[in-house]
Parts: sequence; structure tokens; C-alpha cells
Amino acid sequence: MAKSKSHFPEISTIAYEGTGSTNALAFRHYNPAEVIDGKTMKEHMRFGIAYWHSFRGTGGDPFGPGTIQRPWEKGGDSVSTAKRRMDAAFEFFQKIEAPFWCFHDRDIAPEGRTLAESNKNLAAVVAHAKQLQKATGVKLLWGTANLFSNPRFMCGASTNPDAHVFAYSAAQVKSAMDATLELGGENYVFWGGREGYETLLNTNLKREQDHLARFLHMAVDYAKSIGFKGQFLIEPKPKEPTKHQYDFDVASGIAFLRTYGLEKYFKFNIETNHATLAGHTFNHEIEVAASQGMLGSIDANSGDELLGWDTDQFSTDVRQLTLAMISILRAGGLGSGGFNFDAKLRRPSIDLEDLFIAHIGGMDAYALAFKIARRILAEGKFEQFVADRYSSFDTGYGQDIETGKANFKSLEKLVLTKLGEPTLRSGKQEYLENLLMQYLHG
Ligand code: XUL
Ligand code: CO
Repeated sequence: MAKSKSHFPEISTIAYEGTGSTNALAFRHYNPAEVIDGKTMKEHMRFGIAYWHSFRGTGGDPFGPGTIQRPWEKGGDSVSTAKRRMDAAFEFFQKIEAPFWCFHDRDIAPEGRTLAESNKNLAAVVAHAKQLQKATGVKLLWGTANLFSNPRFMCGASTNPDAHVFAYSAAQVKSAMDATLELGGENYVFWGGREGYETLLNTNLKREQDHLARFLHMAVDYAKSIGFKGQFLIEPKPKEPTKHQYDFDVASGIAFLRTYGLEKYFKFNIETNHATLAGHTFNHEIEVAASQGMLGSIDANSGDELLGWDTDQFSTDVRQLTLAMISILRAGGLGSGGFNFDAKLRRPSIDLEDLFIAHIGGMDAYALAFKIARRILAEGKFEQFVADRYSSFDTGYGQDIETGKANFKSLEKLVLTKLGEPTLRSGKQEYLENLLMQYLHG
């Protein structure tokens, strides 16, 4: 591949300069080369860049058009522009020290007038991406299909009342899975898109859920037929764009997957602000997935506590991320998953360097949280507290409860003859919050 000119001539590879640095274009906590437990931080963190926000985001909102103009966006929505944009993207991935990227089919290649034309465009850009991956060593964390932007999906994709749209969606996902396989993607994501409803007055909820399950079974079967070994991930979100999304949160996702016999094939891609929108904390969603061995990957971002929609901001909330990291590390990590920055620049953040600065903040916050969480787990104070809190179930009648040996009658007898009234123990929440503050701030 010919060496093309730099798209970011003013910015070199972001260096780790440590906490003493005041350079806005340097890492202070994420040192990609630092080895911890035999693995580099780059390998531990498995950061990914979201193509749609970072390379297709324009800053547009419902009140006005885009504000962000990139030098490589000239030549209309053509395959050649798509390739040039991709060259810029891979230069960025390298300079920001991210080992992975993620895409939707329609982010990377223009949609054609027919499906055949769209497939042709996609194949051309995928071939280009394959070369760039080879040249840079950057890998694909996951691929997915955009089944929500085009008007044909206005009433959903696989949950659309029209079988024609279901068929179209199946055809589109087939190509997106082919592209993900071709690029060695480690996962394939299903985010709900418009799989939900606006009003039950025009909706057969049961039939739509059955159709969604049928669609996911078809995806599982197709993956087997092409030899795609990546992990399938469901990304829950409670609302937006539809008023009610079927993949509401992790708990309802688990129930859905089990109802339809899909639980063996799927894990969860948990997005920080989707958890918030569902009325949960980020680490609640992680714990629920981990409790069933279904923690897959993370879409790293944050919302705004005053706004009830998906603002997709970069997160520097080290406290929240530390709590998340504790749950992730305790669960044994993310396996084939990673931390994908599903986050976008604010509308007035129009400088090229803002794209770097935003990711530097997000990466530093996660790296710092990772280190604090490791220390917390190594010292084991919270673990010990929780273990003690449940220790009455470790032996005797508590153990009999857990193993199924006790029943209502045996426990009634025990309380009447021996145990009497329980002794109350403090939950010590304030003590634990203070302890967390010590780890965070000394
Ligand atoms: C939407 C969202 C998506 C998915 C991929 O809220 O998070 O970008 O991550 O389709
Ligand atoms: Co997401």
C-alpha cells in the first residue's frame, strides 16, 4: 500500500508522560507499554474506537446541522471518500494507541440505490480496511449493521410488521456478518435500533418478540454456516429511538434469551449511559450480566445527569468507572470484549485535536479506574466485608438453605426451639463509602 500523506500532521503518537504532565495531548494514566501481570496495559484495556461517532459524527442535532468539518470529507458520499476517511481513521487509531475499532456497515461504506449496490460498496471498503488492519496491526473488536437510519426501518427491522423489511434486514445482517468475519472481528453486536414500539395501539408485542428471536436464531445459524467464531453480543437500551425498546436492560435481555433458547449464544455489550437510562448504575448492569456468565463487552461513555436521553459523552468519572472495573475484574475480565468509546464530541468541539483530547480523557479515566480497582481487589477489604456479611450461609442451617436441605417446616422448628429473634448487624454503607473515597483520593 502506498504511503499516503498524514491526515493529522500536527499531532504525533500520543505519549505517556505520567501524572506530572500538564500536556493536554499526553496520557497521564494509560501507559500502553506498561506490563502488569505479564500483559501490557494495551492488552488489558482493549480500547476500541467507534467509527460512527469519531469518523461519521458531524455535531448535528435536531436544532441544527453539523459543525464539525474534516479535511478528508471532500468528494461526497462516495467509495473513494470512504477509503480516504478510513485512512484518516486508521492513522487516528494508531496515534491514540487503540488496538481495536468498531463499525456499522453503513458507517464505513455508502448505501447504494439497491442492496446489491450497497453490498458492492461495502465489499470495496472492507477490502481497504483489511489492508489497513494488516499494515497497522489494529484489529476489529466488533462489527454490526445499521438497521435504524434508513426510512425503510422506521417501524423496526426484525420486529417490523412487514415481512419484506424483515427479509431486507436479514439480507443486510448477512453481509455485515460476512464483513465482520472477513476483518477477523472478535464479536458481533446487536443493538436494538428501532426494535421496540411507539404505541401498543398498532403493535402485536408477542409477535414482534417472536420475530426478533427468530432473527437472532437465523444469525446464529448463519454464523455456524460461515465459520464465524466471534461472540454475539446484545446491547440493551431501554428507550430511544423507540419509546420502549425490547432489549430494555440486561435482566430483561437474559429473560428474553432464555425464553427463546438463545442464552448459549449471546453475551451482553453494556453501555454506560444505557444503564443510566434504564434507571440502573453502570456496575449494576455489569453485575447482572456477570452473575450469569454473560458479561461480554463495554460501550464506554456517559450521559448527563440532568438529561434523560443518550448524550454519548466521554467519561472522566473515575469513581463510577472504578466501581465498574471492580465488577469486571472480579468477573474475570471481558474475554473477547473490550472498551469501545461509543462517545461523541460536543457540538462546539470542532478542532481535530478535540478528538484526541476526548479519547485521552476517556482512556486515562479507564486506566486509572483499572489500577485503583486492582488495588482494591488485592487488598480485599470490600470482599472480606461482603464475605463476612453472608457468612451465616457458610455452615449449619444457612448452608442447608443454600443446598436445598432446609424447608419451611425445618426452619420454623429451628426458630421456635433454638434461634428466636435475629440479632441486627449494621450494613455499614457510610464506612464503605468512606473506604472507597480513601482509595480514590487518599
Ligand atoms: C446507540 C448505540 C449504538 C450501538 C451500535 O445508542 O449505542 O451505537 O452501540 O449499534
Ligand atoms: Co453503544
